[in-house]
Amino acid sequence: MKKVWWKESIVYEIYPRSFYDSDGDGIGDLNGITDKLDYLEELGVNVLWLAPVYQSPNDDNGYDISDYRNIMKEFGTMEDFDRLLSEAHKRGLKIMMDLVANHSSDEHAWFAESRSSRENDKRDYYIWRDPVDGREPTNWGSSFGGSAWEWDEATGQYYLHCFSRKQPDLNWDDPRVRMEIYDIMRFWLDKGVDGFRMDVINMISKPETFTDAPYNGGRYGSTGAVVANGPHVHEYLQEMNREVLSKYDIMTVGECGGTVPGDAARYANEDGSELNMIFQFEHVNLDGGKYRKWAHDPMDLPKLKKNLAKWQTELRDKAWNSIYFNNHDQPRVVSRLGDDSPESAKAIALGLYCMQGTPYLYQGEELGMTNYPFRGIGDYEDIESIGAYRELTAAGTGDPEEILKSIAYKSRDNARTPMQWSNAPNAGFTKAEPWYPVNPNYIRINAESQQKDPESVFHFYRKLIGLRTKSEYKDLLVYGGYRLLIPEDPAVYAYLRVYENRAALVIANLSAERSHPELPEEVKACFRGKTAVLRSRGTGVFQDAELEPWEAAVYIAEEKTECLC
Ligand code: ISL
Repeated sequence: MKKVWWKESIVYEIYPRSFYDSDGDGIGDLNGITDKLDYLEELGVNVLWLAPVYQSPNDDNGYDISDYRNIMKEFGTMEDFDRLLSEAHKRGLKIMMDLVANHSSDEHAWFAESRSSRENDKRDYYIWRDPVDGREPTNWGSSFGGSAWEWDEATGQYYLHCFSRKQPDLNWDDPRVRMEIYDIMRFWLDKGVDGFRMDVINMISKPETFTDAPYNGGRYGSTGAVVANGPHVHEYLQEMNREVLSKYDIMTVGECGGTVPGDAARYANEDGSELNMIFQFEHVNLDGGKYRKWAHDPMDLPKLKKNLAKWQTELRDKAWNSIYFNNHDQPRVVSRLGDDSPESAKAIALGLYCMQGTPYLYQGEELGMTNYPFRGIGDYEDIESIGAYRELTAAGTGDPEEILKSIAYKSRDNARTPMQWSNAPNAGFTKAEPWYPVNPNYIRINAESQQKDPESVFHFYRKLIGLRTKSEYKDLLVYGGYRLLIPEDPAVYAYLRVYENRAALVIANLSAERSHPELPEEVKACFRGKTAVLRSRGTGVFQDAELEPWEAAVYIAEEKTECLC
């Protein structure tokens, strides 16, 4: 596998609205990020992915862009952005932008023109269709509830919006749209940004003919199933690569729901003709239920381990993985795979981030920030959670208590509460009323106290990041092969990484009980008596004994025996 910097980097996602408010309006901003660069440098991450910072009416917190070349007013100015970029670069931190190009805001000038008349030159920038039998052209549902088609009275047609009605889908089949997007990308790259995370990029090529989508327990058809991985998606990404990406030394990651390893091998192939890597969703969808993602059942660990292992082995030598459990769309991992304790946060981190692929951390994960204690539907701000509640309760078939419990467990708002900087009022996030409430546990869980405590989750993440980016084991952990051990063990995630003549045993007890994993004899023989290079707790000497609750460690064997491969 080719060695490149983006395979060796650790990415840290910032949700600017909730990161740090420097000007006292209750909303995080760009200067707030600049103020915290020392913190990020101390943590040791290499790339900052900024969730959208462009001008937006904020129907979906910036994922509805009305001007791709300007900064959202609440976040600051272009001068603030330029300063952030140069301050980050001074510290060796790269900046990756969020490119939201499957759709724009309905307040974008292109859409204003497009909807102005059927004859307008930009009509085809979006996807307009006549009614069929006096109603929506297909049964497609929007991700945030309701139909994916919005009626436009003035011009007598529907427009498509896979997300909210304020996020009309752009028509990538019109070459002018593609050229507009490439121009926007050049604008940011010429400023010096270091890459793009591409929002729902595998939805840009819509099917040639529109037919109804399969139902998946909802009132509307499942749009993702018919628009993901469309007929021209690879052609468009290859064009984007030729026109733009290949001309810069940057990193790219495409958000690609509904993909299997075979798809990833095309989107993120080693030959570099499309993207560097993708975010796939299989592992974060394993704990769904009858209301799709809205369930609160615990993750089945053997199922999860086998799924992670499938991606690790099937992409080997073909494409590069991204590793994540947290982002601005996911509930907090410590509340999902752990029990909210710092011990569980450490064990999960070690189990996840010693796999092959580029790790993506999300703000607050390095502190073990937890889900929020929601009391009722009035506590939510996220358009997806509110839409889901409306739709699931309107169906009249579900138990409202059950639905609320599932929304509390899975809501994207869990990730969006303000960053917990200190035990000062509002967790030190703002001096004003925060735009969204702070998790009350900030008194206990906050950056300032953890930076002072060498045993904290923060310092554990710092050491783990150091192991992957700076230590003599870097090549082993970044480029080494992967082998899953004890797949059926219900509590312990254990695997090997092997590179040249070194091997690592990564073992994490992901349970609050003591555990006695039955590792293969050859593995025990190879690692017996070895001292851990990183451990969350326990003695740190490998023996064939019990693991303490949430005990996790990495052991290295310098002369690996062939049988480990
Ligand atoms: O959040 C989700 C998990 O259930 C998805 O439905 C999510 O909407 C999907 O993963 C696409 O996400 C991206 O595009 C959306 C935006 O709301 C998300 O924040 C973004 O990450 C529309 O732009």
